[in-house]
Amino acid sequence: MDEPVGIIMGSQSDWPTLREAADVLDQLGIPWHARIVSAHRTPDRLWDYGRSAVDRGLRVIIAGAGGAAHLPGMMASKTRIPVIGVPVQTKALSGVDSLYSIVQMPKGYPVATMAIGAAGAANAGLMAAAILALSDPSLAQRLDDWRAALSASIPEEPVDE
Ligand code: RP5
Repeated sequence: MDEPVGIIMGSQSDWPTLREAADVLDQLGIPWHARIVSAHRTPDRLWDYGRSAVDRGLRVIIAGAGGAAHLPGMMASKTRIPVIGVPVQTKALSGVDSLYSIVQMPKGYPVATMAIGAAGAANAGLMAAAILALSDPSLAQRLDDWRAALSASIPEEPVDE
């Protein structure tokens, strides 16, 4: 597979959030694919995705879901490929439900859990990049440049708006 990063989500409604991860990966020149894989609505799809992930050459999985967000944890139970979890912000409980569902994994099956919502999704892209950069010097340089550009964009003094 030419795409080392798989972005999966529980619903189409999660895509505006997970798109933030994809945008970061695009900025860093990392190929990715995105799939809707629901732990509750398409459990067989989840199983097939996790079972075949190693053979398909995946290196990192970014998994986002909201509410009773079982997708990241179930995927982590099915494959040893690192799973980065993104708690999607919900209407009912503002994503705290998603966060707690994802972060409280039992010993043995870790999910690297990000912040709730768009910032967490963007950071998931950066975390995936950092993992891949460990064995890719060219990507490591692009990631260093990305971080330096962000740092340089922060003004030293505040202005009245
Ligand atoms: C979860 O339920 C999804 O990850 C999504 O965040 C949430 C709501 O899904 P929809 O009702 O919008 O399809 O499974």
